Amino acid sequence: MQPRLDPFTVFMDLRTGLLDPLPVVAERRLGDMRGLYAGEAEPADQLVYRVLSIPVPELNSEIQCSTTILEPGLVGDEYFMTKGHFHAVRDRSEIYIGLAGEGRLLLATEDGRHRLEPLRAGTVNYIPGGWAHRSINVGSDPLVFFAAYVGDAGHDYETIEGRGFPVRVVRGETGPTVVINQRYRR
Ligand code: PAN
Ligand code: ZN
Repeated sequence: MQPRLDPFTVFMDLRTGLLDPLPVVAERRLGDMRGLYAGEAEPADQLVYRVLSIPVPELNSEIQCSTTILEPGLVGDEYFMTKGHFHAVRDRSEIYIGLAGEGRLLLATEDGRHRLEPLRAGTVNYIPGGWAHRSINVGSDPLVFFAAYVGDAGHDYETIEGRGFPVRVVRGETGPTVVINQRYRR
């Protein structure tokens, strides 16, 4: 076969997740996350996370790679988190490699099962197809992780915007606490 791409190398700072050369950066602010938190997502311009993506074609022959830098913070008592998504092609899997900070990875199936996994420096999370996933920063420093996933996976945000995850992770008296999401609809 004729190779589609030439080899290339990107340098990553393993503590900050920053990539050199700096690839495509997407920013998510509280104003982009209305309806996902139980409380009011204010102020709208508050930065919550950045995703630095290495651009490759969205084909199942490729591997999409990115780092996510998720700021510490709270909306009410709910920790800053990513929007969360199913992959548009449902069976596409992914791995996360934790680089810095203290987090949780919340996963859920379409039939309402959920799991909470650790996400911190040294964790390798395997996210099988069919599991929606959201990362949550429960610490006081940025949560940084590297993600690699099947190139044609795509992102379905609408399903989570419509139904939510079965649980939320909130700051409790003794630390991060899992509570039922009252707005969850299966
Ligand atoms: C990650 C996520 C990233 C941001 O690269 O896209 O952490 O989270 P949201 O996409 O939910 O806003 C990934 O899981 N890609 O498939
Ligand atoms: Zn994903």
